[in-house]
Amino acid sequence: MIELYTHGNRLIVQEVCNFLSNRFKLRLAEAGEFTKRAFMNNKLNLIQVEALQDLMSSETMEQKKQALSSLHQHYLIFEQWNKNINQCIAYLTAYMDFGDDNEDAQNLDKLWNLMVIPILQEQCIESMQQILLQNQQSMQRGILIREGIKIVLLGAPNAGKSSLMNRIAGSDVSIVSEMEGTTRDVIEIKMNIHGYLINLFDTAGLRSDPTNKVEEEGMRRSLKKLQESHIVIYMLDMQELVDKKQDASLQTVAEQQPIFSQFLKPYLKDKKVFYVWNKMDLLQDKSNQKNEFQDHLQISCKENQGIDSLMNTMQQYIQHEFFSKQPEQETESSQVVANIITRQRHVDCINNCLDNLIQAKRYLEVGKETNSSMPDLALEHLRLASSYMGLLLGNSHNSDVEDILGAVFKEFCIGK
Ligand SMILES: Nc1nc2c(ncn2[C@@H]2O[C@H](COP(=O)(O)OP(=O)(O)OP(=O)(O)O)[C@@H](O)[C@H]2O)c(=O)[nH]1
Ligand SMILES: [Mg+2]
Repeated sequence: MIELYTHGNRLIVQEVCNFLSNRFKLRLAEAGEFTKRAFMNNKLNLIQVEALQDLMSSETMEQKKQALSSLHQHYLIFEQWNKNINQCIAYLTAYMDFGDDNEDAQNLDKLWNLMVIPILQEQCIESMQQILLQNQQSMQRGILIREGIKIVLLGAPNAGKSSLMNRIAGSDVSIVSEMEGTTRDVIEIKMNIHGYLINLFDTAGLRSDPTNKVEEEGMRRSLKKLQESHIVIYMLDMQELVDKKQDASLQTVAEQQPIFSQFLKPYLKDKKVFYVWNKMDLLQDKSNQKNEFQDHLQISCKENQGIDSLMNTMQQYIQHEFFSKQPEQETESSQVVANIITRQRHVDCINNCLDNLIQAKRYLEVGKETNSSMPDLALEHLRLASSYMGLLLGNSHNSDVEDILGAVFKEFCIGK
């Protein structure tokens, strides 16, 4: 191995590369080429390659921790399942290769009953079912850690969505103006709140009568983002309260807004909505200012009031709702397996594999009682189960694995 140290000047680096390429026929590595070679030479499996990709793109401590666990530890469970299935295939193949009246066949018969079915049941089916169950919640957690929580700012034009976005970002990422319908595109910032990745979206203001096609398209994008998000910050202008009766609750006034019933209400069932009343500085009559209560927060973007309290409320909600709930009956050993499954692809492969293992076991049990030829079918299902494990670990050389590899390595950079 040779290491060359050159001056950082691009021309000099280019000259050195040209010389090496002309003289020794060397070339620059492609994106992810070193990892790809490690994968091709069985030094890494697909789960580890995905984990490496996650590690390199991690932006928060939680993402880094999760990626390192997958890289060094969690993949072992998948490999163990794979070994167990292949062991069952080997036993069954041997069983079928010997005749029924052979003494060896009798021994293999015992093997089948004492080994194959217990391995299938305890070390494959039950183990997979347990991990899928435990991961139902932790996978959701895993995906959220990897992809981040999505929070969308929604409300009527001029409610102050972009002003809040800029306050939170600490810079002028969105244009603010007194003109209604200023924001048209969705604007995104990423934040790190206590180790968790948060994606915050500023959107076009919603109203029943958009003035032109561009505003209409902006509103369509706002609603699309609403559907994709986990949390909604519904911004309202405190001046709304001025004309209302003193005793009208914040909730009532919010719900009387035409955009509430038209756009927001259909989504309230499966989304958490925080009602944020902006422009509290404008209220001359402070008696109109209501006491804060759950989900209704009062702020002033202009005077930077209440924004810290809003951020604390968000952080507490996110921590409590998404990350502190443990799966039911979580034991010490199941803690170890938390977040094993971080991609929908993993769930699909395991579920398909599991279906085939259950079928295989059924055929073995039927075959055992009736002495029929069911082991053939069991073997077929075991081979299918094994192919799903191959897809999961990237062992099989089918086009699906190639597609996954292509997508993963595209994200890698040169020299990794
Ligand atoms: N007095 C006062 N004015 C505010 C406050 N927050 C925003 N504004 C003003 O309200 C107007 C609209 O603010 P934006 O942040 O552009 O509102 P928006 O909701 O993004 O509006 P669209 O992009 O049109 O949907 C601007 O003139 C802001 O200066 C506030 O807390 N107090
Ligand atoms: Mg705006």
